[in-house]
Amino acid sequence: MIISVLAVFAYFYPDKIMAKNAERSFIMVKPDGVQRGLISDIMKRFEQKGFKLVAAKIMKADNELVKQHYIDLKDKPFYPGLCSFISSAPVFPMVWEGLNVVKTGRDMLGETDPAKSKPGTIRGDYCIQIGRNIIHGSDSVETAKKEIALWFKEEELVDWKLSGYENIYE
Ligand code: D4T
Repeated sequence: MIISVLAVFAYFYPDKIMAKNAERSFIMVKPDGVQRGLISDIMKRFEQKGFKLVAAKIMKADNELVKQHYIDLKDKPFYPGLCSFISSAPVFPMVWEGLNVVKTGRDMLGETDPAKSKPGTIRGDYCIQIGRNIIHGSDSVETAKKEIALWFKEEELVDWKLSGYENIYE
């Protein structure tokens, strides 16, 4: 019954279904992950999961950009050190798209503290300490929108159709 209601909904409102599948997350390999040669493995995990890459670039972020990115943490004791570390060497920001990509992306990353991250997660497999946790991922859809606008220009986001779409989504 629920399935048929969903099917009818999808028939009449395909844009709403597409919109859910078009959720976006901002994922960034931090300087430690870049220096350790982990970009390709991280991209592979998101790609093989079925998410679609919408934007990616290697860049050196200036301190003002990083301070803005982490503005919610400005009163934390680790904020100055965090901002200077993230702006010290190249980072690899990306935008990934797909159903529940924000929540699933966070699950794929693991806990903020690698020591609490399960094996099989990115932080669980590749890092040890919280200040060198190699990757950032948006924690909500709203935050993702802000972060994507902060790090990417509109024209850097590529709108394209994944040819295997029907083999990823029902
Ligand atoms: P990011 O934003 O990098 O994906 O991390 P999280 O969303 O998982 O966690 P966060 O915002 O609380 O922390 C941001 C960033 O700060 C570093 N950090 C954090 C640190 O160096 N010392 C600390 O005690 C904490 C809590 C790691 C991630």
